[in-house]
Amino acid sequence: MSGAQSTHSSKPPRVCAFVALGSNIQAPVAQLRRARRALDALPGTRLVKCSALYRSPPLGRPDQPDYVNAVACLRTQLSAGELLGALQGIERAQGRVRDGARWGARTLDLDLLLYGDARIEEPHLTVPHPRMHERAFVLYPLHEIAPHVRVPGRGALVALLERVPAHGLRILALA
Ligand code: ROI
Repeated sequence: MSGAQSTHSSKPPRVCAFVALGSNIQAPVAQLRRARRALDALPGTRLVKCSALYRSPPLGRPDQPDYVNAVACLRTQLSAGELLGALQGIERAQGRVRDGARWGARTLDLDLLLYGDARIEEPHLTVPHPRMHERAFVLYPLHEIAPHVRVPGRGALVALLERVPAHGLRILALA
């Protein structure tokens, strides 16, 4: 458990959470814009900020289109587990089928990056996201909206950025 929330309060505290958005098929820009609206409409949740939309070359299988990526900052009263379930609900509503293909194209991917300063190790939920520190398409948009954030267990975002080149990442549209 994170310590970021109380189990006894009738109104849980709002936690700042960061979510990575990605899409590379079926009109990716529209997918991300729709996902942003859906995040803002989640119960007990407000979209505080969203980065620009970035185009990025695919990590993983090279035989797929470039991705559109962004990072959003939410204030939420949902627990980390509830938020994860809500993100998966948005992915499903936008046509995502989890077929076990790990490195291939996707209509919408919503990854929970950070949940306050929590470190969570559960069978279906690891926070901070276990690969965020090595992904330019996560670190640069995150830096745009939260330059001073720290990644629990890994240190300051700015120090992580120094180790990850921007590699073909470019701004496609402003938020
Ligand atoms: N590559 C990029 N550039 N952006 C993504 O969001 C992304 N998501 C994925 C994999 C297949 C790892 N590659 C990606 O899940």
